[in-house]
Amino acid sequence: MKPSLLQRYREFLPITDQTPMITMGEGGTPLVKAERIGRDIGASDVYFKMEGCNPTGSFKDRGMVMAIAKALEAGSRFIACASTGNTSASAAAYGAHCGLTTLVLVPKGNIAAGKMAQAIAYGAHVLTVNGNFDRALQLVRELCERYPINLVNSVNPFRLEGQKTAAFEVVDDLGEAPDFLCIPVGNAGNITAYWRGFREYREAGRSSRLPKMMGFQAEGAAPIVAGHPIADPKTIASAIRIGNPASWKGAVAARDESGGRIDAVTDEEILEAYKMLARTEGVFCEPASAASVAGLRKLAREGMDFRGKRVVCVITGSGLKDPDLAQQIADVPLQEVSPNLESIEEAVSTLLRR
Ligand code: AN7
Repeated sequence: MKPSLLQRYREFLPITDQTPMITMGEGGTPLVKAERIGRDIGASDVYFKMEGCNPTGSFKDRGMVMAIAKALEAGSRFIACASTGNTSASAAAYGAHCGLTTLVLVPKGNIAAGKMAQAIAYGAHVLTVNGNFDRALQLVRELCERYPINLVNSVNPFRLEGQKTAAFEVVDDLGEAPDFLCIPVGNAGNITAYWRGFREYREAGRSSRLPKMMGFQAEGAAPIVAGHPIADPKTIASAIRIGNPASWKGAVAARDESGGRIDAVTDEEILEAYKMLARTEGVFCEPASAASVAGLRKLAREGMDFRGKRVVCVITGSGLKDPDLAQQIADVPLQEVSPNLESIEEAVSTLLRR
């Protein structure tokens, strides 16, 4: 069996002899080389860090395993979070695995079907809040101050500790830090965690340099780009529909210390990247994840020079999280056929003639 995430990076994590070394197989996700995008933008290599391959289909499992291990160590029996969907799916899974009571608050009507299904299936108590994510987070923070409930949002410091391991893996796989790290930004925890991971690894002598951190928000939910909170964030990428990110300062530090950028991409650009990733790279991700690639393409289009550069795009979550979207935007109609060969030949005659 491969070593668990907590075991593998134990020396870099806040683990004591009392920390239960739980695992559901998180981390160790593949770094897949892009076939098309690298060529399109003239980079030497573009890689996808496939975080949808985690047990609940998103990068959140890295932070959750650490947060839950520390919650167990502290004797907590009750965990809670607010979420645009992936954090709640992950909390619900690890909560179930460890026999904890899990409460999740999600913004009503703005959570992808797959994520909702996960929270329900794992047996979490799900509250749909008639408000956005920022409000839900505020409320769950207040709740956890009043009651002995362990908050597992990324304001819990153990979450980012776990999430920084993704940067370690990128360096371990490439043998060095990449030139650029492209990543979607919502609550801004992940960009903060990656930057910490890259810095710690360099300090430990595992790499000799640091990447430029390139974060991308959705245009209708781009508070860091605008420089002020957005009261009513809007984007098709519901995972990053966040108007007042908890780790705002961490994201700005990652950008400024690395000489990177935080930019916005439109929903149109996100959907274009989402389709292109699936059709030309075989990578089916959720729309929020496609923001990293949409951003990379935008910068290349604007003339940023990626020649000879190594770029890693973080594919934060699986496309299966949001099956409705894939079907809504499909421009290939489903075709019904009679159950006989003639009918099939007729339906695909143009393909067969080629
Ligand atoms: C697929 O689950 O905020 O900037 O509550 O699900 O660290 O917030 C999810 C965020 C990117 C943004 N990609 O990461 C939640 C939640 C996907 C995500 C982000 C999220 P952060």
